[in-house]
Amino acid sequence: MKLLLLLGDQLCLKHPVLQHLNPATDHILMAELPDEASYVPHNKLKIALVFSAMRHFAAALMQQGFSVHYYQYTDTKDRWQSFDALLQYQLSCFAYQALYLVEPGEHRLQSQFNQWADSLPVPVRQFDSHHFIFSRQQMLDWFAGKQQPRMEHFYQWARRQTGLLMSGSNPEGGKFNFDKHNRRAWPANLTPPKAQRFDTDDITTKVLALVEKEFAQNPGRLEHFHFAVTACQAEQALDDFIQTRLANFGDYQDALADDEPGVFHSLLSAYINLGLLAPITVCRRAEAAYYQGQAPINAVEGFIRQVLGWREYVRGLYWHCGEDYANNNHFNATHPLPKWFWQGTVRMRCVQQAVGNSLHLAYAHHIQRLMVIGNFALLAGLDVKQVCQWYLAVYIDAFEWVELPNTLGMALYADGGLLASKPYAASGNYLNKMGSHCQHCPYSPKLLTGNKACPYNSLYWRFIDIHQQEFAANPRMALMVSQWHKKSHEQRSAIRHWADGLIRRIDSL
Ligand code: FAD
Ligand code: DLZ
Repeated sequence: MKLLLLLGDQLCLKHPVLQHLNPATDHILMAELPDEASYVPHNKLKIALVFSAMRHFAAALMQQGFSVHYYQYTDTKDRWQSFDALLQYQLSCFAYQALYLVEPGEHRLQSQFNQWADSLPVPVRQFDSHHFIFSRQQMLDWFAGKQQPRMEHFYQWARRQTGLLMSGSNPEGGKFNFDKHNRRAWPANLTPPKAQRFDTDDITTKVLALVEKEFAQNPGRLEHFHFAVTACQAEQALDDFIQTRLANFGDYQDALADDEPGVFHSLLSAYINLGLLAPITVCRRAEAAYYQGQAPINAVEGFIRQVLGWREYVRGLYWHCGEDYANNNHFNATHPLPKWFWQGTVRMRCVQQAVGNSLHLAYAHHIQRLMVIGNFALLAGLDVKQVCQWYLAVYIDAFEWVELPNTLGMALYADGGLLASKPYAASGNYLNKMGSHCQHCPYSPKLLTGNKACPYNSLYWRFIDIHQQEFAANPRMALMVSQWHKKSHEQRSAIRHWADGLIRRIDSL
């Protein structure tokens, strides 16, 4: 008699571990647990999605004949805080001969699993995760010994390994990467199609009531819950993206659109991360759209690069770097988070939209996460751990293995350049070029100092000034240092003075 523990982000009905179970005798354990629901103040929408998807998944398993022991939050909250406590109880109730586990997404749980292997009275067997294209070991092997393990190198390797968008040994379209064709600014009067919304059924309705009651203080507005909660619905969301938005995904991948939270993005990250959609299926579907002439190469390659490239790569980096990665703070950034990160009210329009969407919808697209919020945090020197905690809390798709490398490595350059070859730092000019926010903003991207000046401008030069010694030695940053020095002494002091003032009154920007 075996017990399989499945976590809330392991919702894959095709996982091979299920074939190792005998439905007549073995059990599956799933639980909504206080420790998991509160290791950060998760967005209410995320808790609701995880709980509802877990309940639907348990029902699907039972329909297939499996015996599922499912503990709802109201059962666990006063009795078992953690997997450890619940597992001890479950093991005491039945004469299990083995515990099966599926590789967890993060170090915290992997340490716990390792302890169980040593301490539990039954043998423990861990199966590989099934919602990545490459195994953890394949990724560790790829990273091993590389001084500069860049995503682009990994991506080309991954394209060759999978054959995705390959014509023999050559990349479709003649090159591996079309990112120069992913940078169109947002044009006036373009309205992207709305993503498919899913009605709430009885299970979800009950979960929403539970979350509203138990997590009342957490960020998030549950009236925006319209997510897919089953694999079948997630497939529909994938179809909807392929049919209505993929073709334009490439052109506007980096665009910022005022009042259009999704632009042409897929909104699939949470489904892939929970195990409802397999990343290889997502890539193959996009590839098929290219071969059927439904979407151009810059869209399909751009999209596949995100899933096959970035998603696999950051997961590999997370395991390659180990638990200490979270302690990196290359620039010694320690300024506390401004209050508006959690409250959502700030005058800078691009930040207001990005932070507001993050808090209320649990979503912001990549450029909002990177070049609006992350860029601000980088320039202002915000505390790395606080920023990472915020990202882990607010987004529907946030799990440490993906959030941490993206936030600490990509947005904050806190790993000193392991992930990125230069900091993703930009002034108001970039934000103005890529989108339509500035037209609705009280600040001007053209001014450097003064009450109407876009705060990104002076903060950008202050950042270059503070780190000029390091940046002068980086070929990709040296030009900015020399431009800084082309400004007169008076200009530089005025900018420094203004930027320091912004930092002092950061809560009221
Ligand atoms: P699309 O733009 O449609 O991209 C398609 C898919 O590619 C996504 O669904 C996702 O699975 C994958 N993808 C794209 N970019 C990345 C990336 N950089 N890393 C990993 N996968 C990627 N993504 C998360 O899934 N969880 C997070 O917690 C998370 N935190 C982030 C924090 C920061 C600071 C930054 C800059 C990025 C973060 N990302 C995270 C990556 C990316 O922003 C989101 O995956 C994406 O915005 C999700 O929206 P989408 O599904 O519409 O993506
Ligand atoms: C994110 C999350 C939440 C909010 N709640 C649960 C839960 O109650 N039970 C559970 O099994 N998993 C939950 N999860 C997902 C886990 O925290 C996830 O497995 C880890 O973050 C590893 O990626």
